[in-house]
Amino acid sequence: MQAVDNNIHPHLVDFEDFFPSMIARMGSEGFIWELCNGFRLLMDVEKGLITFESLKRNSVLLGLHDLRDDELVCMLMEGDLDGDGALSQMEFCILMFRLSPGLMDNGSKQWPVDDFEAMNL
Ligand SMILES: [Ca+2]
Repeated sequence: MQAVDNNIHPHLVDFEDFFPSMIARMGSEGFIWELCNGFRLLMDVEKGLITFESLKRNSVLLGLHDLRDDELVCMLMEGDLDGDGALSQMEFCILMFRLSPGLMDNGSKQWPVDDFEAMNL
């Protein structure tokens, strides 16, 4: 076990290490719930979607203040499955899972689509 001092460098927590430990602690349903909370932090309240503007405005809340504009655009394009230029809640959750390759080696080899469907995302 390695102690991580999140108070000093919260933005240095690596997603690949961070997400699997969250899942181990909360279970996949609890993890998806946390992702949904993250989505609500980042989304444009009026549109109910994450847009470039809302991402830029709110990314500081998630410790993403070091990302450049073009990196934010890349993140949006990477996650945008239906091509509308914004991330829906479903697209955001899938992107977060895809950005965490370690998840698939952490006991479950199965894509958690069942969990998404069960929660009607
Ligand atoms: Ca989209």
